[in-house]
Amino acid sequence: MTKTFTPGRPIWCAGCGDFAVQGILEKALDSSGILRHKFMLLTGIGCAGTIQNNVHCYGYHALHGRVLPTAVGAKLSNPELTIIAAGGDGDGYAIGAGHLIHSFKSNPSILYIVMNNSNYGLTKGQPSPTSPTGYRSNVEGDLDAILLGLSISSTTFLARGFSGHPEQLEKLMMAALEHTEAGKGLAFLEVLSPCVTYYDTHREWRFRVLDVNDDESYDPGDRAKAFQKVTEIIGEGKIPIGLIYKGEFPSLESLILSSDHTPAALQDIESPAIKEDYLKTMNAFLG
Ligand SMILES: Cc1ncc(C[n+]2csc(CCOP(=O)(O)OP(=O)(O)O)c2C)c(N)n1
Ligand code: SF4
Ligand SMILES: [Mg+2]
Repeated sequence: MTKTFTPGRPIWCAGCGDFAVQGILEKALDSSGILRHKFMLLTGIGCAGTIQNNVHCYGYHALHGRVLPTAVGAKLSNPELTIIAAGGDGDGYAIGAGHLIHSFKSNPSILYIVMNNSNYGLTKGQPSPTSPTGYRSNVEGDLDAILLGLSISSTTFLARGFSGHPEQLEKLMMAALEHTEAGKGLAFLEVLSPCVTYYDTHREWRFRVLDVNDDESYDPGDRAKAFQKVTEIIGEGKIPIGLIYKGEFPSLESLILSSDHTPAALQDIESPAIKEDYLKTMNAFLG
């Protein structure tokens, strides 16, 4: 029997930046014209990760920090689906940091949205990798995921938006979705999404954000200049937002899925050959 689940209502605190992210994601999904059963939204654990409960499409709530490898598995076993991965800065840049680096390196066609509030919101505001030095006695420096992405030669789409600038965020979301849809690789979109309860950066970020695309001479196709510009902006105490970099590198699925291979999700699980293989594998495990 086919059962359809109704999306839940957001459980975020009033004023949380994540509301804007969900609204804009839904708008982008609607205007893309792709049917909802062709989308899958996977998330990690955290306030940000609960977005998966609220959106009408296939979904999966992965382990903390493990949303990217799970999303890559979903993409490779069903390349026809548009895969969106999402989570917080703790999920993506702390426990999940290794997976972020390897996803930048392997370039799967996935849209990855990180809702960065510079703290662990769900567990009551502990410092995250993007918290500034001094926040709740944090002794570490902060991480800039865009600079990290720029340092890896196979990245193809790096952008940062702000929940307080919804029009710009919508453009970036649409561009990121198109990049993924076209099979061009990982579209990485970090959204500055303030946590009004534990670390309210809304006003501060409104003053500090600087859209690189406001400068018409800025070329998102030039990695070295993008690195230089982002470093300069950070050095001036500002936060660079906008489409920072867009380049080309073969996507993971185009390199490892051959055209005559039937993806796992489309194989006939009743086929005797597959059943036999399955039993052989299980028996090997059972000894
Ligand atoms: C393996 C594991 N370690 C730790 C936790 C506890 N935990 C849950 S969410 C979270 C961090 C959430 O921060 P972030 O990813 O930034 O999301 P936010 O809540 O800020 O949106 C932590 C440490 C967990 N659920 N699983
Ligand atoms: S605790 Fe912070 S991140 Fe979590 S829902 Fe509330 S405002 Fe948003
Ligand atoms: Mg967070």
